[in-house]
Amino acid sequence: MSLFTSLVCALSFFSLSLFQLTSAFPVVNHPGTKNDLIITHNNTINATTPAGLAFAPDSQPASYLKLALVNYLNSNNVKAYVTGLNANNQLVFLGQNGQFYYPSTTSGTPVPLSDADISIPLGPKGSTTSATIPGYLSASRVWFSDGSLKFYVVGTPHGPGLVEPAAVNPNDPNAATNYGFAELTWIQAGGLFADISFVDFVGLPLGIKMTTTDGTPTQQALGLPGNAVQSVCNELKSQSQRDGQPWGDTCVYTPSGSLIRVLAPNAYLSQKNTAFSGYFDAYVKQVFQHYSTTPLTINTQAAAGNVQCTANANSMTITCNGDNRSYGAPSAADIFGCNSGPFAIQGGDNAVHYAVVPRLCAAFNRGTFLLNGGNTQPSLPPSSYYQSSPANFYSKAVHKFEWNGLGYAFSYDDVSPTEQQNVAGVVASGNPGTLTLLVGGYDQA
Ligand SMILES: *[C@@H]1O[C@H](CO)[C@@H](O)[C@H](O)[C@H]1NC(C)=O
Ligand SMILES: *[C@@H]1O[C@H](CO)[C@@H](O)[C@H](O)[C@H]1NC(C)=O
Ligand SMILES: CC(=O)N[C@H]1CO[C@H](CO)[C@@H](O)[C@@H]1O
Repeated sequence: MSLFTSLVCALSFFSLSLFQLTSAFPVVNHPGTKNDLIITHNNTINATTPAGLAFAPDSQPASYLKLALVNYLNSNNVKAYVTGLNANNQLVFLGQNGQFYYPSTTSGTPVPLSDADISIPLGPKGSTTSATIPGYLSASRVWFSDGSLKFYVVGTPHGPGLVEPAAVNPNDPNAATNYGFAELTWIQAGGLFADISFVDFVGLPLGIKMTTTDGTPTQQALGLPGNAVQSVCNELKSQSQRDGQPWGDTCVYTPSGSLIRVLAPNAYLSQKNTAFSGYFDAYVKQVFQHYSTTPLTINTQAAAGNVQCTANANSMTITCNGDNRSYGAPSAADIFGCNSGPFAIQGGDNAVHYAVVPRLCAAFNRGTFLLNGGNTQPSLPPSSYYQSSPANFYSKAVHKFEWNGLGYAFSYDDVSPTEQQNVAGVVASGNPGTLTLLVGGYDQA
């Protein structure tokens, strides 16, 4: 069940119209300077406590988290960057000395951070670098790059804000760098939740593995193989030939013409907001028509249990019992992003609404509404996902190449009928042992 839906899945989203390009597609990135940074809600983490405020470092070993960083990439220049907010909500990096480093500024314009303060160099291919996070850390990412990644800080009303690499910005200073990240939440109340996320893009392939100290089995999602960017791009180009949609245009190239990333469709839409226009319209209409005469059951997998919904094909709305707002027809951008149009969460939305949004959006991405058994969501197994068109074929391609099909490829990919069938690849424990992160592709070991 979607235990994690509200915990970790929504960490990386894109604005749907940050800016528009006029250049020809496919995307060719040209790395810029700090003047080319686009600072949004989506590529920043802001402290709520200033860096300077005294904070007694956690002296309790129970709050320490052991990391093993395994380099499978054929490069001597791989670096890790651990970012997040400490237990006092201060912005931190893990420094090479094993202590938290506190970036600080009051400048309104972004200030670059020194790589020596924030990077952890990995050894050559085949090596494992050990590190320890010296205390709880939330909203954290562990970034890996082939070469250095540039991070900036900017003053915000409550403390320093971190400006992270933004794959959606073709002129981001990191635009030509090969990188990826894992997401991590490590808090006293809930323990460790970590995942590899391809919700925004596929770049440097990463995998994840967690041992525990309470005798429960090791959990893992080994992620993507070394050639994943090329494989996913090829798959999407074939899909474009089949349906004429711009799937293949989401492949991103460096100025020298080498393929560096594949953007998720919602990330691509933030550059070209006319893409995929109308793509789901006929299907959405069929779904609303079908469920105007057949009951639709949403299994909230929470206190509300099974909720009965019904569609009105004239007003194009879906209404669910106990849900205080109905759902209109989603556009392609709404479906790929799951956070706009009928899927935007508003203040005052109740628990039923919170549960219905992810389940409806997942069913549109996976194209499961009109399959046998599609009248209960979620209920169908992963083998039913992406079997009809339209669907999120980026997510299909990512799962095709992932080890055991595990790892987020859209933001509500943790919606599943049972925990055994959950494809999100989250590792979670109240008693984590070592968290291992694999860089460069599981097949390169
Ligand atoms: C962080 O602060 C910056 C500058 O005030 C702002 O533009 C950005 O949206 C904030 N980010 C978040 C996640 O709140
Ligand atoms: C939804 O219900 C909550 C209480 O359950 C209420 O505060 C809110 O105003 C309602 N919103 C709408 C749009 O009816
Ligand atoms: C999900 C999310 O937070 N999306 C945001 C991305 O950034 C833009 C601009 O700040 C917001 O409008 C979106 O809501």
